[in-house]
Parts: sequence; structure tokens; C-alpha cells
Amino acid sequence: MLDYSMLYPESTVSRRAVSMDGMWNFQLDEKEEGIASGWTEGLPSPDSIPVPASFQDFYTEKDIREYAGDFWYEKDMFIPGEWEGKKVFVRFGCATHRAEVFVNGVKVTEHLGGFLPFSADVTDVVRYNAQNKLVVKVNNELSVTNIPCGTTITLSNGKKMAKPYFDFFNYSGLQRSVYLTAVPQEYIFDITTDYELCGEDAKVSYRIDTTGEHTVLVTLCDAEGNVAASAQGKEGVLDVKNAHLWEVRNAYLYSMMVQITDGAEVIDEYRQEIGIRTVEVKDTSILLNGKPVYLKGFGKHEDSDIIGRGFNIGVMKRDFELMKWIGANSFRTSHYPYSEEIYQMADREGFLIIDEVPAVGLFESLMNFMEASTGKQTAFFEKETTPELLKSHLHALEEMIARDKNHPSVIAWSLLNEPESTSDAAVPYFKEVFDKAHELDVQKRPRTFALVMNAVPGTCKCHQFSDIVALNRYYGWYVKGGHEMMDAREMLIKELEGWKAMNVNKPFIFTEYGADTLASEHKLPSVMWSQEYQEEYLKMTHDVFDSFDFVKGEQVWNFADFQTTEGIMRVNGNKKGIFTRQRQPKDVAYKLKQRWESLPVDF
Ligand code: GCB
Repeated sequence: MLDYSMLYPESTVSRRAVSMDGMWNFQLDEKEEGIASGWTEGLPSPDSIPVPASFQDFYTEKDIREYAGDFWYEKDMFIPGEWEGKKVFVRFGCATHRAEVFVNGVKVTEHLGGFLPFSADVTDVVRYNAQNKLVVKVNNELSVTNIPCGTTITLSNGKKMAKPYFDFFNYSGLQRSVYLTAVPQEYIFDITTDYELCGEDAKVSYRIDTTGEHTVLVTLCDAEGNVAASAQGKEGVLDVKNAHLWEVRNAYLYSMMVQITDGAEVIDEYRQEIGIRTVEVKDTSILLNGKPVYLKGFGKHEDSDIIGRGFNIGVMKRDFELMKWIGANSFRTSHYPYSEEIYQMADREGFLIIDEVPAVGLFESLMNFMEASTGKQTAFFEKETTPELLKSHLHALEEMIARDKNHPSVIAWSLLNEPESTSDAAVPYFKEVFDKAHELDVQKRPRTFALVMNAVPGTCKCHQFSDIVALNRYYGWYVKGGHEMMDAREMLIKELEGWKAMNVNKPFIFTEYGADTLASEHKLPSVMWSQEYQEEYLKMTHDVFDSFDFVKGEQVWNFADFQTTEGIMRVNGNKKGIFTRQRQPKDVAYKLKQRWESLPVDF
């Protein structure tokens, strides 16, 4: 069990959640002198930047944008006198990739992993009815002992530079909201739910973890606020008559009020939205509420102009509107768990999420998506560092499942993206990760990982662990692109025939396929990078998907153009978006809309 609660911060009769978003002091620490020079008490000559945001794209100096190393944030926080006697926490939506937190000069916590929340208990360190100094040291270097993987080099001028083994810019900082929270001494620490459908009715089983021994009351209200069921005790079952199910693109949310009580007194209260639904894999079908569903959608990124990977509520809204417009029903949180608000929105809009832990770059290469197709091996799971990597991987997995397990939108866990999976050494590593996910998830949601191009029938040793086999494939782009498209088609067909011959008897989905396309380029006849080519590429690929009935989903790479490391393969970023980075459609978006709107849900 984690030692901090993952519940999303909310104010209730017993709790307070105060946002600390806004302008914070900020300072790079190139000489790594912060600790020795007492920056924990306050920064000597800070700049001022917004939180939440990635720091990189605000600046005009390339040395800052590409900065790798330690950097510091600072903000004063007023702790109200009425909070005395409660437990007080500072809660970070994320700090990318590692953080140490100080309050009034005292270290209160540290955290490794850049895409999941953590809290520091500051109860005994803060001064009440007074300003307190919050200082955070963040570090964004990449290594092979933490996920996502990469390396950090030193340039000839002594400055460090991050070299990702993955294809997105190493945006970092306090990229999600920070909250100050107060809860009673005896408080609701965790909520876990599971569902069973019984004809028209449903059973909602729950477990409530609290920090004390008082009675727990659970009341389930429907969307109109009427009580649908109630129960007493830390564990129990709510019998819901005529249950209104949460369906794909037709969401229905119940609200579960959890209270710790002492007689008539409410000690703590927390409200959790839930959706009654089941998810299961049966033979080659993905079943939602017992009915087959075909996934249509995207691999996405949290990525936009100026604030980088910072959470932006406006961009989130626009993205959901575009996904609805185009007829999508799902997305993968490639390649890290996204901001919590995005899952809340998916819960309300009825989108299905494949939730991905940040295990990307587990293949030692700056262009793994290309080099894997040449058959390159990097003995990634045979290093001395592998045990430490596994530890951080398992920890992130535990945090992700603890954070996201109650979202009805989350229908599957993606445990790695494009790892090396063709060597024997990968097998025990995968087994631990897949077993852990199964153990942690009460709902036993399907588990998957995205197979890189060299993981094909006969070479992949790890798809045995997947409940859904997810393929990232670029026939017609990295392999046999341009006028060789007809051969790309043959290769894709040959691979799928190969899987068919193996009788895997599991659903297959394409979690990536796509072609870089410049919104500025038109060409007749097509050339690669033109809008015409993206249409031809997608048409070819879809025609092949449609002729294999075990293909149960298509998630195009990518929803929108996004920022990557610079290089000869990228034109100011990855341009495989169906939408531009500014969220306007490329021509192919209209074709995709036609296709997706005409596909039945259970295709
Ligand atoms: C992949 C990776 C993804 C890249 C994509 C591409 O296989 O999973 O992160 O962005 O290919 O466009 O090359």
C-alpha cells in the first residue's frame, strides 16, 4: 500500500482543498549548488513562471529549453488557523521526473516518477495562521533506472542534455496542479470498487480504507440525486435495482458518498463518482457490459503550444470535442498516465481509456520505432540496472492503478510501450509486471503492452502475457513507404496471417499506425509527407484491418502533431497527427470521420 492517499483533492464538510496554481518562483541550478547554498529556505534570484506548465517553451534561450539537471520552484503558502488539529498535505499532480519537497527548510518528502501524484504530510512542519515557504527541487535527467528511459550526456561546454529513448520532448516541471489539503486525523484513505451485473440489477462491491476504526457509511445516489443503495462497513456490497449502466459514448454516473461517522457526527466525507460497467476479454472479443466493442480512436499526448505537457483545461475540452466530432470512442494515454481531469472527462463523455504506465524507451535506441524493424537487439533486460528499473516500473504501476482504478473509462492497462520483447531476458521482467497489475486491480481489467515492429509471430516472447495483443505498426511509413505501398500491404497481411496461424485466440488492436503529414503539403500524385499520402496510407491499412475478424480496434498515431527532440527524422516535431498541434483537422480527418461514424460499435 502506498503511504499517501491517491484520492483526488475535493472540499467536503470535513475536507479542504486549496489550489496553489498560479505564478511560482523558479530557478535553474546548473551548478547543483542549491542544497549546499540553502535554497531549501528560499531561492536566491528566481524568475517567475506559471504552474501547471512545462518550463521549456516559455523561454527564448535554447540552453534553457534544452536544460537537463536540477531546477527549483518556490511559493509561499498560507495555512489557515482553523486547520490546526487536522492533517495537512501538499499534493502534487506530478513533478517530472523526480522531486524533493521542503517546507520552511525541512525536507518533507521525495518522489521518483514524473507522471503520477504524490503528497507530503506537512502537519508538523507548518506554522498556522501564517505564511510558510514551500520549495521543490525537481530534476529532469533521463536514465535506465527510471521510466521513461533514456540517457543524459554532457556537452563539451559542460552542460547536460537529455537523450530520450522515446519520441516525445522531455518536457518537465510541475506540469499538473498543486493542492494544499486538510483532512481530519481519521480520514478516508482509499476507495476501491468492483461490479457485477445480475439481469437488470447490479452489485457494486466496495472497500474503504480509513486511518481509524469508526463506522463507515456508503450511500449511492443516481444522477438525479435519489438514493439507489446504501450500506455500512468498510467492505460491503451495494445492491442496485434497475441499474443504469455506463456504456461506451453513453455514460451514466452514480455518486458514491463515503462517510466515517461517530453516532450522528460525520468525521470525514468523500464523494466518488462511479460508473457501473464490466470489462472482460472473451476469445477475440473485448466485452463492455457483456457486449462486444470495437475501439476507434487515437494514441494521444499531453502536448500543446507554449505550456508543453502542462495540463490545460481548454485544450482538454477541445480534444474531447474533436474526438466526438470524428466518431472516436477511445484513446490510449500514450506514453504515461495523463492528468486526472482527463479521466474525469472521459468518465462523463463515455470514452474508453487504455491507461499506460510511463514504461517507454525500454529499448536502447534514440529511434527504437525504426531500429527495431531492422532487427536490432539491445539486451535491454540483461543489464545490471534492470532490477532498479523494475522497481521504479512496479512503483509507477502501483501508483497508476491506485489513482485510476475507480474510473469507469479505464478499461485496460498498458504496461509497456515498444519494449524489447524478443529476448529470453524480457520474459521474467514482463511476468513480474503483468502479475503485479493483476494483483493490484480488483476489477482484473485486461492488460496489454504495445508491440514494436520486430515483435512479430515467431520472435515475440512476451505477447503470451497480454490479454489484448496491441500492435504498433508502420508498414507503408518506416517500412516500404511511398510507391512501395502495395508491398507494405502484403507485409501487413502476411504478419496478420502469421498471428492467425498461431491461434492466439485473443483480441488484437492496433495501438499505432500512421504517417507523418505536413498540413502545408498537397501533392498529386501523392508523395510521403503530403496530405494525399496520409489518406492513401490510412485507406490501405484500414482495408487490411477489415479483412481480419480478430482485429478489434484501431487507434491511429497520433491524435495531433506533437513536439519531439529535434533531428533529421522530425520536422519541428512528429507530424503524424490527424489534427495539427493547434487542433485543426488535416484533410484525412474527414475521411476518418466517415469511416468511424459508419462502423457499428461491435464491428
Ligand atoms: C512509435 C512510438 C511512438 C512514436 C511513433 C512514431 O512506435 O511508440 O512514440 O512517436 O512510433 O511516430 O514513430
